[in-house]
Amino acid sequence: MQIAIHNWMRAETLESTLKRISSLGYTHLEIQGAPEMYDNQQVKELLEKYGIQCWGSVTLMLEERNLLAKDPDQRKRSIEYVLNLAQMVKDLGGKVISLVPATVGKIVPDARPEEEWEWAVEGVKEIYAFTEANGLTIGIEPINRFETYFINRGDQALALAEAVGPNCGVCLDTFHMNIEEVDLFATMKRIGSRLVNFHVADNNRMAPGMGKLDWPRIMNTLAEIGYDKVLSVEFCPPIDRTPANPYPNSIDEAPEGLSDEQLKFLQDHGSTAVTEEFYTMLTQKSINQLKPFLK
Ligand code: LER
Ligand code: MN
Repeated sequence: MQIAIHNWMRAETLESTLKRISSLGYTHLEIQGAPEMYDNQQVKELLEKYGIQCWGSVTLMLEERNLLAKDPDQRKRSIEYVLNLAQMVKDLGGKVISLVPATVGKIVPDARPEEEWEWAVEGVKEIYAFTEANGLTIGIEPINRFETYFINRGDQALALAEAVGPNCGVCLDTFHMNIEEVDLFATMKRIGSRLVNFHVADNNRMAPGMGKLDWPRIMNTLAEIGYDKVLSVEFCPPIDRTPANPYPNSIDEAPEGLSDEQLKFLQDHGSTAVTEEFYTMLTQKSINQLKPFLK
């Protein structure tokens, strides 16, 4: 089992991220799904420079990106986006795509359920054809109801994966499961061998270990179902602008290089731009919490 971390939660240069995570003992990066931002050759050189491997990439379903949009051209553009992301993962030697099918933050549907389901299956099948041909794996990721109305639970993600193909998998996320699952351990067991990626943060989406989740039991359940790939850290700290904030230095009031879309994406996740110091603390706490389980 290896430990990866995402990089969409803070707007900074990739080199700053890689310098931090390699110095803290991470071995893998789940790179943000922004192929338009990256020169794959440069990224490969940076990964090599810091001894970090690309584990995969997570879709950033912002703006019009939506595999189940009513407009067929919008669906086509969204499939193109994920195919570009998949090409980036392939070029970087990565393995997985954490696929959120619908726009994050869009919680009102605009078509009939059977139509949307058909469009989702169609769209993911087109991406699956590419991943099958290029040694990559899709993990359909359920996220909580305040981020999407479409796939919130493991069973729904499993149903979509099964409708797509035998090698289509599921990516579970402890933060979202804590909100949406009756019993997250039972869900992990039901997904079983279809589990292809595992995102970790605590119930408050702070670093693993900074909330109430039962990490020994989570790790034992992963062992029970034979999942031994990568734990992918994806904290996204809640905003606290009150005097009760236990981390007074956490909010970055003057973030550099943060686009409006990126800020909106953070805000859609109940977060905002955070300081380097606070972010490094969360990055450190995460690996400190997880590493003992890997022995
Ligand atoms: C993606 O992995 C995720 O967990 C979402 O909250 C982000 O869109
Ligand atoms: Mn996730």
